[in-house]
Amino acid sequence: MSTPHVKTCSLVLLFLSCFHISAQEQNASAGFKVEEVVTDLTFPWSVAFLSNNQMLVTERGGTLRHVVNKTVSKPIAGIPDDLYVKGQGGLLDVVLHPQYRQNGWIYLSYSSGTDSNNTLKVIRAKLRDNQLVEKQDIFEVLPYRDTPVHYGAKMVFIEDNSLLITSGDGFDYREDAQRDNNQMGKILRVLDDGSIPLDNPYIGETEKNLSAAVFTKGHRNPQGLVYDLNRNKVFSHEHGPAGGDEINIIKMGKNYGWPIITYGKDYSGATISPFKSYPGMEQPLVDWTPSVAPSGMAVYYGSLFPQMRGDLLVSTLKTKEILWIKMRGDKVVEQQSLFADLGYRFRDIKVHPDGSLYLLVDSAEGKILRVTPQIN
Ligand SMILES: [Ca+2]
Repeated sequence: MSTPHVKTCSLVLLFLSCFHISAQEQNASAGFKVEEVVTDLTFPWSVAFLSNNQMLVTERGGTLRHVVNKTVSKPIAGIPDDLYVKGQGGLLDVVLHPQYRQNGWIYLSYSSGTDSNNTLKVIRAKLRDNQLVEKQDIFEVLPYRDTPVHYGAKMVFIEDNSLLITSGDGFDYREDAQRDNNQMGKILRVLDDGSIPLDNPYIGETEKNLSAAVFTKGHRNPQGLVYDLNRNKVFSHEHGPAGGDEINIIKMGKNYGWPIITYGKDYSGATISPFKSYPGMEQPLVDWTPSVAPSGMAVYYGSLFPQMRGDLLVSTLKTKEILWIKMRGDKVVEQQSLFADLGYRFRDIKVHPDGSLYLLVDSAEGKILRVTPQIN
């Protein structure tokens, strides 16, 4: 427990983040009923609920499926033909337009290109007869890169109907997270048609300025992104290197520090930066050292688990659990490990309109679990 740690989390939180796993392990699923809703999925990556009994599911290998009750469709036709599936890349997030019921727009993020020249793209389309129609290009992250990892790729609509998109640093391009006129290692903001909002913080003077789409900078590989309507705040989390995974409250125009400040080290054990704080750079709300590998996040306002109201729920790959981040106001008061006894790598967590939790199991034998209260 080094001194710099104490600067960002209270002693209570530090204790919990270090020991919550062993303390809670036996009871990781007590009080919860876990059922399999969909099986036979291959590396499911994200879900979007079209209604109470219908959802869309992406599989990273390049399929989008429509699930009605528990029946899974054949792959939906019309996936972009420039899809690049390798490493962490492929078909990634799916989100709905806030007025989906009126306009039918479905947004998809995916990696596009080749080994030597690829990037993250976003399209929107409508679903008709198990086919994507009226496809429109919404965004492509520039510049292209030659690594198949750290795409970010999460999307969320915020209160003004603009769309936030997380963009990772490509692993080999960490310095780009601080670089102007560059969209890697950033959270980007566009309007629903892909155009640039005029109030973006680095709008600049010309359309050629790649900073114009930038909402926040200094990110590594952000894969959790939620808009909390009740707090009117955006929460994100990102993978650190060895240690240094973070949750941040995302505010327009702020710098989240990577790679100038971090609580993590390089995988080799080498120091990335001597700095854990720096003037003008934001401190994380939560630092996970050692890493948990946070993969997805939800904020809970459903009716089935009143004890979770206003709390964050984080899926993890490395520690194979759901972390229940208990909040008081905007502060974290406790973290509790859930579902570690199941032994799954969790790719994402979503709150269904009925208040149940949907957990995506990251596996070649992937599945979707539904969690409701255990009635004894
Ligand atoms: Ca940071």
